[in-house]
Amino acid sequence: MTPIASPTQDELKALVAQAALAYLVPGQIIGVGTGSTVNQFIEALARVKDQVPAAVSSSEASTERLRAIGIAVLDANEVERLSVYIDGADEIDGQGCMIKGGGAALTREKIVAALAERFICIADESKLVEKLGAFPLPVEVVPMACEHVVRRFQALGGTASLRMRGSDPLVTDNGQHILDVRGLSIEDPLALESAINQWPGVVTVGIFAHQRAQVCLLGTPKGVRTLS
Ligand code: ABF
Repeated sequence: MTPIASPTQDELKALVAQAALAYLVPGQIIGVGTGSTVNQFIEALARVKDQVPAAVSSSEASTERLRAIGIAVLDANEVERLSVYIDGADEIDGQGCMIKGGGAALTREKIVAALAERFICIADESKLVEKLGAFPLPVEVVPMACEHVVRRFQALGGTASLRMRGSDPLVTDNGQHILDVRGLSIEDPLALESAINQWPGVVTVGIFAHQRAQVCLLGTPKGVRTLS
Protein backbone atom coordinates (compact mmCIF):
# COMPACT_ATOMS: atom_id res chain seq x y z
CA MET A 1 0.00 0.00 0.00
CA THR A 2 1.75 3.21 -1.07
CA PRO A 3 1.25 5.96 1.55
CA ILE A 4 -0.77 8.96 0.31
CA ALA A 5 1.57 11.97 0.15
CA SER A 6 0.53 14.97 2.26
CA PRO A 7 -0.58 17.92 0.15
CA THR A 8 2.05 20.57 -0.47
CA GLN A 9 1.60 24.14 0.81
CA ASP A 10 0.79 25.22 -2.76
CA GLU A 11 -1.90 22.53 -3.00
CA LEU A 12 -3.42 23.73 0.28
CA LYS A 13 -3.41 27.29 -1.09
CA ALA A 14 -5.14 26.13 -4.29
CA LEU A 15 -7.75 24.34 -2.18
CA VAL A 16 -8.77 27.47 -0.26
CA ALA A 17 -8.51 29.64 -3.36
CA GLN A 18 -11.12 27.43 -5.04
CA ALA A 19 -13.28 27.39 -1.89
CA ALA A 20 -13.31 31.21 -1.81
CA LEU A 21 -15.28 31.27 -5.08
CA ALA A 22 -18.34 30.22 -3.06
CA TYR A 23 -18.28 33.63 -1.32
CA LEU A 24 -18.58 35.64 -4.54
CA VAL A 25 -21.88 37.40 -5.06
CA PRO A 26 -22.54 37.08 -8.82
CA GLY A 27 -22.66 40.49 -10.50
CA GLN A 28 -20.92 42.21 -7.59
CA ILE A 29 -17.53 43.97 -7.66
CA ILE A 30 -14.98 42.23 -5.42
CA GLY A 31 -11.90 43.29 -3.48
CA VAL A 32 -8.75 41.29 -4.18
CA GLY A 33 -5.70 41.07 -1.95
CA THR A 34 -2.08 40.22 -2.60
CA GLY A 35 0.26 37.25 -2.21
CA SER A 36 0.77 33.71 -3.47
CA THR A 37 -2.52 32.40 -2.06
CA VAL A 38 -4.41 35.26 -3.69
CA ASN A 39 -2.55 34.54 -6.94
CA GLN A 40 -4.11 31.07 -6.84
CA PHE A 41 -7.51 32.70 -6.18
CA ILE A 42 -7.07 34.95 -9.24
CA GLU A 43 -6.32 31.83 -11.31
CA ALA A 44 -9.54 30.26 -9.99
CA LEU A 45 -11.44 33.50 -10.78
CA ALA A 46 -10.57 33.07 -14.45
CA ARG A 47 -13.04 30.17 -14.62
CA VAL A 48 -15.95 32.30 -13.30
CA LYS A 49 -14.98 35.74 -14.56
CA ASP A 50 -18.38 36.23 -16.22
CA GLN A 51 -19.77 36.51 -12.63
CA VAL A 52 -17.29 39.28 -11.76
CA PRO A 53 -18.01 42.67 -13.39
CA ALA A 54 -14.85 44.23 -11.92
CA ALA A 55 -12.41 44.14 -9.02
CA VAL A 56 -10.67 46.61 -6.73
CA SER A 57 -7.07 45.52 -6.28
CA SER A 58 -4.68 45.93 -3.33
CA SER A 59 -1.46 46.05 -5.35
CA GLU A 60 0.04 46.65 -8.77
CA ALA A 61 1.00 42.96 -8.80
CA SER A 62 -2.59 41.77 -8.31
CA THR A 63 -3.85 44.39 -10.80
CA GLU A 64 -1.59 42.93 -13.49
CA ARG A 65 -2.82 39.42 -12.80
CA LEU A 66 -6.50 40.45 -12.80
CA ARG A 67 -6.14 42.31 -16.10
CA ALA A 68 -4.31 39.31 -17.58
CA ILE A 69 -7.41 37.14 -17.05
CA GLY A 70 -9.70 39.85 -18.42
CA ILE A 71 -11.17 41.25 -15.20
CA ALA A 72 -11.52 45.04 -15.16
CA VAL A 73 -9.78 46.77 -12.25
CA LEU A 74 -11.38 49.86 -10.71
CA ASP A 75 -9.81 52.51 -8.51
CA ALA A 76 -11.01 52.29 -4.89
CA ASN A 77 -12.49 55.79 -5.29
CA GLU A 78 -14.94 54.44 -7.89
CA VAL A 79 -16.79 52.19 -5.44
CA GLU A 80 -18.59 52.79 -2.16
CA ARG A 81 -18.96 49.22 -0.89
CA LEU A 82 -17.70 45.77 -1.86
CA SER A 83 -19.55 42.56 -1.05
CA VAL A 84 -16.35 40.66 -0.25
CA TYR A 85 -12.64 41.17 0.10
CA ILE A 86 -10.51 38.06 -0.48
CA ASP A 87 -6.96 38.15 0.85
CA GLY A 88 -4.25 36.10 2.48
CA ALA A 89 -2.38 36.68 5.71
CA ASP A 90 0.96 36.02 7.30
CA GLU A 91 -0.68 35.02 10.59
CA ILE A 92 -4.31 34.76 11.73
CA ASP A 93 -5.59 34.06 15.24
CA GLY A 94 -8.84 32.51 16.42
CA GLN A 95 -10.62 35.89 16.46
CA GLY A 96 -9.77 36.69 12.83
CA CYS A 97 -7.08 39.22 13.75
CA MET A 98 -4.16 39.04 11.35
CA ILE A 99 -0.62 40.07 10.73
CA LYS A 100 -0.29 41.12 7.10
CA GLY A 101 2.27 42.90 4.98
CA GLY A 102 4.79 40.20 4.16
CA GLY A 103 3.95 41.09 0.57
CA ALA A 104 4.49 44.84 1.25
CA ALA A 105 0.88 45.63 0.20
CA LEU A 106 -0.58 46.21 3.68
CA THR A 107 -1.71 49.82 3.14
CA ARG A 108 -3.85 49.19 0.07
CA GLU A 109 -4.99 45.87 1.57
CA LYS A 110 -6.33 47.67 4.63
CA ILE A 111 -7.99 50.35 2.47
CA VAL A 112 -9.78 47.82 0.27
CA ALA A 113 -10.69 45.64 3.26
CA ALA A 114 -12.39 48.69 4.83
CA LEU A 115 -14.71 48.94 1.79
CA ALA A 116 -15.93 45.34 2.08
CA GLU A 117 -18.94 43.86 3.86
CA ARG A 118 -16.98 40.70 4.55
CA PHE A 119 -13.26 39.90 4.67
CA ILE A 120 -12.63 36.30 3.62
CA CYS A 121 -9.11 35.27 4.57
CA ILE A 122 -7.63 32.36 2.58
CA ALA A 123 -4.58 30.64 4.01
CA ASP A 124 -2.83 27.34 4.48
CA GLU A 125 -3.01 25.94 8.01
CA SER A 126 0.53 27.10 8.87
CA LYS A 127 -0.84 30.67 9.21
CA LEU A 128 -3.20 29.87 12.15
CA VAL A 129 -1.64 30.89 15.48
CA GLU A 130 -2.74 31.12 19.11
CA LYS A 131 -1.17 34.57 19.48
CA LEU A 132 0.07 36.98 16.79
CA GLY A 133 3.70 38.03 16.69
CA ALA A 134 6.00 35.19 15.69
CA PHE A 135 5.94 36.66 12.18
CA PRO A 136 7.87 39.97 12.17
CA LEU A 137 5.31 42.79 12.18
CA PRO A 138 5.41 44.84 8.92
CA VAL A 139 4.90 48.60 9.31
CA GLU A 140 4.73 50.99 6.34
CA VAL A 141 6.54 54.21 7.23
CA VAL A 142 7.33 57.55 5.56
CA PRO A 143 11.11 57.33 4.90
CA MET A 144 12.01 60.43 6.94
CA ALA A 145 10.38 58.89 10.04
CA CYS A 146 12.12 55.48 9.94
CA GLU A 147 14.70 56.05 12.70
CA HIS A 148 12.13 57.71 14.97
CA VAL A 149 9.77 54.75 14.56
CA VAL A 150 12.64 52.27 15.09
CA ARG A 151 13.34 53.95 18.47
CA ARG A 152 9.67 53.82 19.48
CA PHE A 153 9.61 50.08 18.79
CA GLN A 154 12.80 49.65 20.80
CA ALA A 155 10.95 51.22 23.74
CA LEU A 156 8.32 48.48 23.35
CA GLY A 157 10.97 45.74 23.28
CA GLY A 158 10.81 45.33 19.50
CA THR A 159 13.70 45.27 17.04
CA ALA A 160 12.75 47.00 13.79
CA SER A 161 14.74 46.53 10.59
CA LEU A 162 14.35 48.29 7.27
CA ARG A 163 13.13 45.91 4.55
CA MET A 164 15.58 45.85 1.69
CA ARG A 165 15.20 44.90 -1.95
CA GLY A 166 18.73 44.07 -3.07
CA SER A 167 21.05 46.76 -1.72
CA ASP A 168 18.33 49.44 -1.48
CA PRO A 169 15.38 49.92 0.89
CA LEU A 170 12.19 48.40 -0.55
CA VAL A 171 9.82 51.11 -1.88
CA THR A 172 6.11 50.22 -1.67
CA ASP A 173 3.44 50.96 -4.34
CA ASN A 174 2.82 54.12 -2.28
CA GLY A 175 6.47 55.25 -2.31
CA GLN A 176 7.08 54.44 1.36
CA HIS A 177 9.41 52.08 3.25
CA ILE A 178 8.65 48.99 5.34
CA LEU A 179 10.02 48.16 8.79
CA ASP A 180 9.80 44.55 10.00
CA VAL A 181 9.58 44.37 13.78
CA ARG A 182 10.70 41.31 15.73
CA GLY A 183 10.29 40.52 19.41
CA LEU A 184 6.97 42.26 20.12
CA SER A 185 4.51 40.64 22.51
CA ILE A 186 1.08 41.30 20.98
CA GLU A 187 -1.28 40.69 23.88
CA ASP A 188 -4.05 42.99 22.57
CA PRO A 189 -3.92 43.36 18.75
CA LEU A 190 -6.70 45.97 18.62
CA ALA A 191 -5.05 48.22 21.24
CA LEU A 192 -1.58 47.88 19.72
CA GLU A 193 -2.90 48.63 16.21
CA SER A 194 -4.63 51.77 17.52
CA ALA A 195 -1.52 52.90 19.44
CA ILE A 196 0.96 52.44 16.59
CA ASN A 197 -1.45 54.11 14.14
CA GLN A 198 -0.99 57.33 16.16
CA TRP A 199 2.79 57.49 15.74
CA PRO A 200 3.85 60.30 13.38
CA GLY A 201 5.28 58.80 10.18
CA VAL A 202 3.45 55.50 10.40
CA VAL A 203 1.34 54.99 7.26
CA THR A 204 -0.03 51.53 8.12
CA VAL A 205 0.73 48.92 10.76
CA GLY A 206 0.36 45.31 9.63
CA ILE A 207 -1.99 44.36 12.46
CA PHE A 208 -5.48 43.79 11.00
CA ALA A 209 -7.72 43.83 14.07
CA HIS A 210 -9.94 46.78 13.13
CA GLN A 211 -10.25 45.17 9.70
CA ARG A 212 -10.24 41.56 10.88
CA ALA A 213 -11.48 38.61 8.80
CA GLN A 214 -15.08 37.52 9.33
CA VAL A 215 -14.36 34.18 7.68
CA CYS A 216 -11.09 32.24 7.39
CA LEU A 217 -10.76 29.37 4.91
CA LEU A 218 -7.87 27.26 6.15
CA GLY A 219 -6.27 24.66 3.88
CA THR A 220 -5.50 21.43 5.76
CA PRO A 221 -4.62 17.87 4.65
CA LYS A 222 -8.19 16.93 5.66
CA GLY A 223 -9.68 19.63 3.42
CA VAL A 224 -10.89 23.20 3.97
CA ARG A 225 -11.54 24.20 7.59
CA THR A 226 -13.88 27.21 7.85
CA LEU A 227 -13.38 29.50 10.86
CA SER A 228 -15.96 32.24 11.35
C1 ABF B 1 -0.97 39.31 1.69
O1 ABF B 1 -0.99 37.96 1.93
C2 ABF B 1 -0.04 39.92 2.67
O2 ABF B 1 -0.63 40.79 3.54
C3 ABF B 1 0.50 38.73 3.34
O3 ABF B 1 1.81 39.00 3.57
C4 ABF B 1 0.32 37.72 2.29
C5 ABF B 1 0.52 36.30 2.60
O4 ABF B 1 1.10 35.82 1.48
P1 ABF B 1 0.97 34.35 0.98
O5 ABF B 1 -0.46 34.14 0.60
O6 ABF B 1 1.90 34.33 -0.17
O7 ABF B 1 1.39 33.46 2.11
O8 ABF B 1 -2.22 39.79 1.77
